[in-house]
Amino acid sequence: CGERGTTAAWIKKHQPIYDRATRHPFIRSIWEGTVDFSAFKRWLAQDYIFVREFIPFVASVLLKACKHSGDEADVEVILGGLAALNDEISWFKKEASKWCVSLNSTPQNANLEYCRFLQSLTLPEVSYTVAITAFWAIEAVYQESFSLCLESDSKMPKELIGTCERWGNASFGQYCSSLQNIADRSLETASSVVLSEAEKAFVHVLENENYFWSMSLGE
Ligand code: HMH
Repeated sequence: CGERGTTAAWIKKHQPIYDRATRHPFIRSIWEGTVDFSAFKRWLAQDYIFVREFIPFVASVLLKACKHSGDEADVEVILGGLAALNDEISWFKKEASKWCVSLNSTPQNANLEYCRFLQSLTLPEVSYTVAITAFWAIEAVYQESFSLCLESDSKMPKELIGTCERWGNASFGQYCSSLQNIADRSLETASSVVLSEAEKAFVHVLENENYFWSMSLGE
C-alpha cells in the first residue's frame, strides 16, 4: 500500500528534511527524558493556536473531498479527523490548566507563517490532491514524532505520556495510513502541474514542522 506510492518516494527523496521534521531535537529530548518542561509548555500554547487554525483547513479538505473525491470512504476518514479535533481542543484546555499554561498567548513567527500557509491551502483554487497531501504530511509528522517517544527504549517523562499517546497511538497511526493511501490514490491520476504543487506543499509542511519544533525550544 503506502510503501510503493508517490508519498513514500517523496519521503525518500526528501529524507534529510523529513528527518529534521520527525526526529527534531525537541522530540529527541522527550525520547531521552531530558526535555525542558518550559519548552514543552511553549509548544503546548503555540500548538493550541495552530490547531485552532487547523480546523478550517481540515474543513476545507472535507469540502473538497465531498466535491471531488467520489469516494465515500475518503470523506469518512477526513470527517473522522475533523471530529477528533473536537476532542483535541478539549484535551488542550485540560492539559493547559494542568500545566498552568495560558491559551491566549501570542503566536510566534514560525507559527504565524505556518498558519498563513494553512490558510493559503484552504483556497478553492488549491486542488484536492494538493490539500490532502499536505493534510497527510501534517498529521504524519506528529504521528512519527510522538510514536518514537512511545518506543520501548524511550525515557519519556511520565508527565508527557498523554501527549505522546495522543499522536503516537496505533489508531492515530492507522488514520495516518488511511490519509496516505487517499493522497497516493489522488496523486496517481494528477497532472504533472498538480504533482509538482503537491510535492512543494509536502516539502513546505516539513520545513514548517521543523521550525515549529525549533520555536518550542526557544530558537
Ligand atoms: C504543528 N503539526 C502541528 N501541530 C499539530 N497538532 C499537528 C501537526 C498534528 O495535528
